[in-house]
Amino acid sequence: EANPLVTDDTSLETIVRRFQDSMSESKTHKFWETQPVGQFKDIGDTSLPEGPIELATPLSEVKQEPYNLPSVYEWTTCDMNSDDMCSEVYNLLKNNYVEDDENMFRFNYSKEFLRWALRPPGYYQSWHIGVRAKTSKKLVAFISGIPARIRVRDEVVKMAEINFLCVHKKLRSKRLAPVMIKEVTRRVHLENIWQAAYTAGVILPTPITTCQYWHRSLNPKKLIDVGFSRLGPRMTMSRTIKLYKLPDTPITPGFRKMEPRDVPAVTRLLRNYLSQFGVATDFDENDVEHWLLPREDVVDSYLVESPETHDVTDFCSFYTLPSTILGNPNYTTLKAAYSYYNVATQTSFLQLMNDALIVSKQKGFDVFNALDVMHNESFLKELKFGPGDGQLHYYLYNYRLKSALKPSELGLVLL
Ligand code: MYA
Repeated sequence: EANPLVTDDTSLETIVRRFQDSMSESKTHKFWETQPVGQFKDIGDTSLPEGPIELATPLSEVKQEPYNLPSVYEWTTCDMNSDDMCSEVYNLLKNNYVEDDENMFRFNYSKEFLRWALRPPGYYQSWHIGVRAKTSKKLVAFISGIPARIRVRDEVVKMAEINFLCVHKKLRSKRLAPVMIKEVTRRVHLENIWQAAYTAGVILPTPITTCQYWHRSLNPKKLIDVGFSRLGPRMTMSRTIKLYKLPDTPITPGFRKMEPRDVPAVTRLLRNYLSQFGVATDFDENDVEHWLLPREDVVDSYLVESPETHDVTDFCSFYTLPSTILGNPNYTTLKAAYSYYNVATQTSFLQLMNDALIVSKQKGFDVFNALDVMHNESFLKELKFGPGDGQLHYYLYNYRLKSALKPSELGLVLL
């Protein structure tokens, strides 16, 4: 959940942030220093073993009562099946969640998206944790976990994926976040799960890898008008529009939307593809059904069915995550598609992703974003993606890697 936005790479803010990032290993982390995560002081120490940092304890030793909040707040469990609760979480995030470095855009995850993201197979309602002000009952903070199987090298580990950590803007820097992280950890432990994965735009001890967002303009005029991107040197608006023009319909014969009957074939394709990465998600058919079957305005998946053999040979997917445009008189929303999981075996990866761009343009997206994970580097430059200024750091909780990964060794996309 980095600041995925804005393509100007040389702004003063960017230079300042890069400098701050380069100094971040010398910062102290009063909270994170107490947690079972890779510590900065241990970077490069190859004597430390790969795997869990702390052993699991018997469930009877897990703290049974919630952590104490400052007395004016109380815990609440957020039932995402309830429209009212879902709206409360939606509104908290809409007004207080992640912004880019220059505070021009803020993520605006839709209600349907949040329902999808928080209710995968085997989810625990107890991991959807809110904080309310006791007197007004207003929801002022949120953190969530969902269960996932993540393979690290040869080992498939049951983990929690932690996301949507948010504290109301007016309650920042009061050390609420550490209490929320400890409380979600406790509730994950109660389900006998001892590891977690998460991403953040900030540097904490210690990333397993650091990825970069790339952006492919689909609607360059709007992107320039709202300050997301800038007209290149010696470029006019009409030359820019021409540069990013795409065909009206996909090129690859047999390219079509994924359907329920495709779940087994897509699962096989994906499992085979993901097996080559050092850290990757371990999807079974149930997971594929949930995470990859198309849902309107949430997730889109396409595949190539060979016109001769009817085999499913290639697959691509992207999710819908608009951002609110802050303080622009002409536009309120930036429609962004985010590359999710893609596999090419028969079609060239370039042509497959070009078809993904074509359908996302047809669906009205302004920009198509992708991280430099998996084999994405191989299409980014050629398909006219430009590097963004936001970095996204990936983390594991209570699992040490002997050395960091390259982004291209990562087969995991968190929402
Ligand atoms: S990443 C998205 C995070 N959300 C946002 O960026 C939205 C806008 N910002 C906010 O709402 C607040 O600024 C937040 C911090 C809530 C982020 N991940 O309460 P504080 C540490 C982890 O005074 P606030 C996502 O959702 C910080 O280094 N830690 O600060 C994944 C400091 O600790 P230390 C973070 O600004 C979340 C302490 O918090 C983050 O009011 C994964 C300060 O607390 C961050 N993004 O609130 C969570 N930002 O002194 C970890 C700051 O030590 C999960 N901090 O440096 C771990 C696994 C748990 C499960 C384990 C199961 C086994």
